[in-house]
Amino acid sequence: MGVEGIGARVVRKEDKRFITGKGRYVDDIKLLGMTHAHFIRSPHAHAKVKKIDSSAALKMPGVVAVLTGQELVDDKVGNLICGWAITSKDGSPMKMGAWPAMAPETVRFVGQAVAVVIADSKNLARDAAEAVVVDYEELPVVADVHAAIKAGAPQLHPEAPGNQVYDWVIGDEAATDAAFAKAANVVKMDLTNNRLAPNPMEPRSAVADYDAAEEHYTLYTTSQNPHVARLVLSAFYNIAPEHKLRVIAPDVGGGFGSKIYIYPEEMVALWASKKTGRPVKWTSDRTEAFLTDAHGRDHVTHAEMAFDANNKITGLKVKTYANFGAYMSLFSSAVPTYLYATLLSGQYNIPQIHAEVIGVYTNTTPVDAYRGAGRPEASYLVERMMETAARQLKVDPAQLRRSNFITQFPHQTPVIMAYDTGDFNASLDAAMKAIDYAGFPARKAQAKAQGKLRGIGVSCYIEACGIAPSKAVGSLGAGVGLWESAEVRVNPVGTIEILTGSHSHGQGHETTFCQLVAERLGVPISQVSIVHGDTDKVQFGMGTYGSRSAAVGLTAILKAMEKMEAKAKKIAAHALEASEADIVIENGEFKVTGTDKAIALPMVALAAYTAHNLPDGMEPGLKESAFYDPSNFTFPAGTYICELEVDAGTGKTSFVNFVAADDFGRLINPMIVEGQVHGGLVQGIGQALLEHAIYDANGQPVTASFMDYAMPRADDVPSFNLSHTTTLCPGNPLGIKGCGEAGAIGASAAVINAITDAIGKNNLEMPATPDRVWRTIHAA
Ligand code: MCN
Repeated sequence: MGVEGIGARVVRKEDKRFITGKGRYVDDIKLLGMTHAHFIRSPHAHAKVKKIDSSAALKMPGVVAVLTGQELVDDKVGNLICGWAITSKDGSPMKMGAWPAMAPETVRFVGQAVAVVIADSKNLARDAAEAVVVDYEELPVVADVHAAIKAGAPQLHPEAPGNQVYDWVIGDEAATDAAFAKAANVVKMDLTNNRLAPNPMEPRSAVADYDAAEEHYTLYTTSQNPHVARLVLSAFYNIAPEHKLRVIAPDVGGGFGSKIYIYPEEMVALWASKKTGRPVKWTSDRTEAFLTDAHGRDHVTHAEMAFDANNKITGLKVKTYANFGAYMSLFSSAVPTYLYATLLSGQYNIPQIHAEVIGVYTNTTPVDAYRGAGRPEASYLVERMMETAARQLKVDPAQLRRSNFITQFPHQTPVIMAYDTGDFNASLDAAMKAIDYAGFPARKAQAKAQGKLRGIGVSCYIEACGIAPSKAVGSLGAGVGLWESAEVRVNPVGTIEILTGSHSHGQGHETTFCQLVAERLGVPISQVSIVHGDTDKVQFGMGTYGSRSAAVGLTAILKAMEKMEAKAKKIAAHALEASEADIVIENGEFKVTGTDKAIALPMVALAAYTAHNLPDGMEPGLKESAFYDPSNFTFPAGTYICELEVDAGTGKTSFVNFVAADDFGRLINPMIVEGQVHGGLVQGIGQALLEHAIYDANGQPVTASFMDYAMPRADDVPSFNLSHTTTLCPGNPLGIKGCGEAGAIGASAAVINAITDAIGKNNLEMPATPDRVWRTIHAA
C-alpha cells in the first residue's frame, strides 16, 4: 500500500471545497433571466380540485405565469412512474394509480402540488401564491395502513380496489407450514417499523433552462443518478428526446436515497421553462421537504419463527403491510419486496421461509428507498425475533444466534439470495470482546445497585448491496439492468481524469476513486481528478444508491485502468526498446524489471498524443473505457452490540457503549468507511429513539418541521467503538463489499433489544422515546 493507495486513511480531497464554502450546489446556479417557482400545495390529504382562480395573482407585478395541473395534462406531460414491476400472488400486475406532476382533479396527500407560480423572484412567487384561490371539495381520508385495508375504506385510486398495490409472496408456503407443524417452540411478534423522513443537509432543488433555438433543455438537479434521471424524464414524461436534455447534478449535499427518484418539481420546472421561455429555479424549503421528499420504512408486520427441540430455527413466516403513501415512486415497489423479503434469512440457516407483502395506498407522502431500503426493516424483524426467541427459550441471545449461524459459503437461502462469503462468528466474537459481553451481568448488578436499569442488545445484520447484476435485478422486475461505467483519460501531460457513472453526494468518491489510481500507478492523488454528475461529460451511468459505487463503480474504473495500462505498457516498451512483458509500473514510472531503465508516465502520455514514436499500427491517444456488471450482490455483514441504561423514573435512555464489528471485504479508505458507519449508526439510532413521521387521522402531517421531527444530534449518540473483520468478496476483483448503509441497517435492533433487556419487557415500538419507555415500564 502506498501512502495514498488502497487501505490508506487519506483525508478527503473534496472537503477543502466544502469546508471553505466553495461547493457549488444547484441553488448556487444563477442564469440570465432566471425566474423562480413556488408550488401551490394541497392543505388537504384527499380532495377534489374544483377550481383554481389565479386572476389576482397574474395581475401582480413580477408574476410571469400561474400554471396548473390541467395545463400539464393538456400539454401531454406524462405521469410519474414506478419502474420496478411486481406481480401479485394471483398473477396480476401491481396496481399503479396515475400520478400527474401537478394534480388536475384529485389531491391525495397534504403537500401535493396543484399549480405553480412563476415569478421574477422567490418572494414574489411566494406572495403571488397567496393570491391564488383553490376551491377544494374534501374527500374521506385513509391515513394509515390499518384504515386503508378496512372493508369499505375510502379508495384512493380507481385502479387499486381496496387500496391494494399488490399482494406478493416469496418462499414455499406449504413447506413452511409443515416446518411449523413439527416445531417444538414458536415465537410470535407484531412489529411496526416507523415511518421516517430523509432530511439530507441540502434540500432538493432544480434549475431548468429551455433553449428554444436549439430545442434543448438543461436541468441542474439534486440527483443521485443524473443519467437515469435523463433517461426517465425523456422516455416517460415526453420532456425531450434524450439527446435534447442535459442533466447536471453538481455538488449534492446528501441524499440517503431520497434523491434517486424523479419528482414532480423538476418535471414541472422543465415544462415551465419551455412555456415561459425563461430559466426556472425551484428550491425546496424544509416544510416542503417534509411534505414531498419520499419517506422511508412504514411497515406493519406479524412474524412467527419456529424452533426444534435443540433451538435450531426450522421456519419463518412473515406477513407485512407496507405503506406506499399516495403514489408509487420510482423504486418503491421493490423496497418492501425484493430489497426486504429476500434478506429475511438474516445470518441464519433457516430451511423454510414464507413471506407475504401487501402494498397499501394511504393519503400520505409517497414512500420509497431510504438508507438501507427494505434491508433495515428485514434486519430489524429478524434481530428482534432472535432476541425475543432467546428470552422465550431462556438461552443467551448471542449463543442462540451463534448456534444458528450460516457457516458454509456459498449459501443459498430459501428467499433468492445466494450469500457468497462471510464469517459471522468472527464479527460476533469481535463485538463481544470489544464490549466485554462476559462482564455484562456484573455491570448490570452494579447499575441496579445505583437504581439504574442496564441492558445489552445484540444485532447481527446482513445486507445485499452493490446493487447490480443486470440479469438478477432484471429478472426480479427492474425496468433496467444495473451496472456501472468508467472512462480513464490520461492527458498529454500525464494527469489522469476518471469519468464515472457513480455520483458522489457525501460518500467521498473523489478521494477513494483516486486512491485506486494511486495504488496502480504510484502517482499522488492530486494528479487524478474525478468527473461525474453531468450527462454531457460522462456517457452513461447508473448512479449511487444501494452501496454500489465501490463494488461496482470502482471495479468499472479498475477495468478501464487495466486497458489503459496495457496500452501504456506497449508505448513504454517501444520507447525503452524492451519487451512489453518486462514492463512494471512503479511510483509513476514504467520500468524495465531488473534494470534501471524507466520512463515516467507523463512521457508515456506525451508519446501517446505526439504519436510519432508509437508501435506500428497503434492508435494515438491514451483513453480507455469499461462497463462492469458483476455476477452477484455483495453481502456485508456484522454484529452491533449496544449497552445502555434506562432511568425508570423518566424513561430516558443513556448509552454506555456501542460496538460495531463489520465485514466490508477490502477497505479502500478505512477512515471514509468509519465515517460511513458513523453516519449509518446515527440514522439507525435516530429511528430507534427519536424519529417518526406522524400523520393524524385526517392525514395531516404533525411532524413536518424540525420542532416536531426529532433528528439525532451529537449528544444523543455515543462515541462508537468500531472494528472490522475481513472476508473478501469473491464477486469483484477488489474484494469489496459496500459499506454505505450497514450502520442504518443493523443499529436500531441493537438499541431496542438493549432497552427491552433493561426494562424486562419485550414489546416496545420505535421510536423508544422516554414517554413510550416510561409507559412500557409502568404498564400493568
Ligand atoms: N468504501 C471503501 N471500502 C469499502 C467500501 C466502500 O473505502 N470496502 C468507500 C467507497 O469508496 C465510498 C464510500 O466508502 O467512498 C461508500 O461506498 P459504498 O458502500 O460503495 O456506497 P456508495 O458510494 O454507493 O454510496 C451509497 C450509500 C447509500 S446507499 C446511502 S443511502 C448513503 C451512503 O452511501 N447516503 C449518503 N452514505 C452517505 N453518506 C453521505 N454523506 N450522504 C449520503 O446521502
